[in-house]
Amino acid sequence: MGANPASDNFINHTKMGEKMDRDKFLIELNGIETDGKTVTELYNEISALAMKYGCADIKVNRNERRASYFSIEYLIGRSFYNNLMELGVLDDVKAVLAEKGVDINIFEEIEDAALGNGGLGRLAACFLDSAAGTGIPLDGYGIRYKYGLFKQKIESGFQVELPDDWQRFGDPWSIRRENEKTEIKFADMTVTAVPYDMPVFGKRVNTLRLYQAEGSKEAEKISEYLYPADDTEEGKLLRLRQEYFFSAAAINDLCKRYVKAHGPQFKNFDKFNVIQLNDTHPVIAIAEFIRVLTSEYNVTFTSALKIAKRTFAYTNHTVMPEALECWKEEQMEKILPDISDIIKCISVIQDRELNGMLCSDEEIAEMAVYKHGVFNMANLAVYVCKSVNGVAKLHTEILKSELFKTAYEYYPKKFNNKTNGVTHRRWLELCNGELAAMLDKYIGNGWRRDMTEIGELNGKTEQAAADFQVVKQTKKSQLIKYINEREGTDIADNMLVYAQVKRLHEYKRQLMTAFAILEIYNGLKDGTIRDFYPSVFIFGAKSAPSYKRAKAIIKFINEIAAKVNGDKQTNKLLKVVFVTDYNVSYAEKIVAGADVSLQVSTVGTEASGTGNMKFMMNGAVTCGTMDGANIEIVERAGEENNYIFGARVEEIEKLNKEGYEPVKLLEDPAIKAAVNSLIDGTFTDGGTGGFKDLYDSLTIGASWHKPDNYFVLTDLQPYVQTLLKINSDYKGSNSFAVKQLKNIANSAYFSSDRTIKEYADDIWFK
Ligand code: 26V
Repeated sequence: MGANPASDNFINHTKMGEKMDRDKFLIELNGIETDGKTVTELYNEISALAMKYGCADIKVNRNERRASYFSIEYLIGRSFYNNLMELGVLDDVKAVLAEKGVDINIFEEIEDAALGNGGLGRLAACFLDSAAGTGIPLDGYGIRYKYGLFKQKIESGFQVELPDDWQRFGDPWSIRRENEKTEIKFADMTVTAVPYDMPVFGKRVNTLRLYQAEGSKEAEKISEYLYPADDTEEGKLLRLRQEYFFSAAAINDLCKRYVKAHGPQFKNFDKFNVIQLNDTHPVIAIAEFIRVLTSEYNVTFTSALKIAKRTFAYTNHTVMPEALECWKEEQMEKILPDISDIIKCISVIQDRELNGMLCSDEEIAEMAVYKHGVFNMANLAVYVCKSVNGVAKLHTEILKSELFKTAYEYYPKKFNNKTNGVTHRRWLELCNGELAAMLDKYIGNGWRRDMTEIGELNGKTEQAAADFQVVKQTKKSQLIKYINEREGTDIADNMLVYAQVKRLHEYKRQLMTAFAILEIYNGLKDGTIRDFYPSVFIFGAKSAPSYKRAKAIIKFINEIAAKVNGDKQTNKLLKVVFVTDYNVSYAEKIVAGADVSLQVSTVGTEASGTGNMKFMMNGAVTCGTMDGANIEIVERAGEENNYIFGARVEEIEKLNKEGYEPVKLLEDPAIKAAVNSLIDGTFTDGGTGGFKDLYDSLTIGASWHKPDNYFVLTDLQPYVQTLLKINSDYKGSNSFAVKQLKNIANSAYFSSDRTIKEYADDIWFK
């Protein structure tokens, strides 16, 4: 490790490119001997050098008000290129290495830090980038998992999971803070939390502090795996330990820093600190904060709760009931008895407060932080936090009208919306240098710092259409080449590219896309679909290891891919590929090369989506439902420049009310042929019963769900028609390129620079 900056956060630093350090950095870089070194060695050496210069000149300002982001996931991806870009030296490093005969792309073999599952963790990473990039003091806290999100292999069409040992390449971007360790106490063990700090470079340098659990073998398990299987009691308790572990370590850190700077009078804590809880996992931090204040600093319970109410803010990221954190009293008692007592005390105070507000018993029950031996962590967050936000307009409306309806009636001012965003630096500038250069040509390079400038492209879309087609073709060729090499496919690089890449979940309806492809395939075979522009469907997804139905969907897609790709009659027109081990680095290539972004969740289920925004920035049109942030995407880029289909909220509500009978839809022969392929022997699930289970889930219902709980069959025909409409609009035409450019031109709103500014202005620093 080359760098050893001050043992505190990396704050108050200006962009390296603006300082003299850059020259010194380049001189040292020039001196690096490359001959005979492995990629890993070079990677570590160059990264250490960037750390040394990037983290220099750190001044700590203890009087500054800071926001802390608590998140159990950070889906960072690759740091190397991004950090060099943020430091303003990526092109220099590329040139210096090229002179030495080293292609900078060799570092692509260094694996991603995948300390997250999907959108929630990636959002956390985008927010850190945007805060540093725009000069907002925001530090992240989380867990330094030994193994990140599993690596996916596909064997005979089935997902197989392998451990993701991301640290085997070294971890040059982290600094272990040996002298800032802290002890975390559970009833049955004490665990040492060791902080590892990662700088987040930008206009200023912020810190992502990830804790590693050390001590006994049992203790170390806490930071071993991201998302331990929670289908056993042991797994559930481990998850609770993880939540408490990092929340408690972070609270401890913030309290210590506060006391050091301001003394043990906590009444001003919230003047210097605001804590944003990323979903329900870290909500336990509220109880820990009260525990620390009352037991270690003699603050009364009432005062501690009051301070907590001024300090914490909560973001909800899903309305799926199964994903909302609830803990049984026995579980909490067993490992965290003090926390259990504290939440019960909060519950007594809440009860008193709500009775005083003349709430009915039902209303009190709905909002209760503790009821019938269960702690409801979302309710705890809503009760204590000063701000509660959803992540897209529709999602926030659903929070207000359904999930937290009663709380909204009593505490309307807490509720607000913060539509998600993505960092345009990684998701445009870095992943699509060709498009970035094209934009510079048409509108200047100001958009790189201030994304609102991209709006200037609106007046130039006709003019830029031909250039854009060249850029898109370049990115598509790169993508297809990469896929063919990695997946062993032979896809032509001039096909229309439709892509659905995201976690695998029934509500996201990858199954509906699979059926739609089958219908198109059948139509091409029997001649009912003619003049079809050659197209490829790209899927990328990981399924939770214990989520059987999601795994069956992966197998089904792979069965379809094998059949369609192997059919000589149609395979010049239609190809399907399921890319293995989809991750951030794969996403960077796919969003740049795709023409059509498939965002087809059942309305009301996808809180926001962020992949939709990445595609938009790279000029893919959205083919999607009026769900999550899709609504806001088309509101800005125009419905005429995107492809919206499917049942709207009111229609779904109506079907739910009047009774939905999906079996009736099977009377349509096209739907029937597609759906029956699950059970008529067209495909094999290798005797697992997975396909029959999928079929049953659509026709008779499975688990606790109604038949076709996600309305796949309702939306299937409109979906197929929309895919075909896109196909006929495309045909290599200028007007399609103009639609794509309109999406880019109107994507400023979806930069997380905008989102983070809203958090800062409305919640953190107002
Ligand atoms: C997790 C699980 C796990 C158990 C099975 C059911 C289920 C359903 C949903 C989830 C998601 C948990 C939270 C999450 O990742 N939300 C995602 O957050 C993104 C960032 O705000 C947002 O764009 C996605 O729409 C949302 O799904």
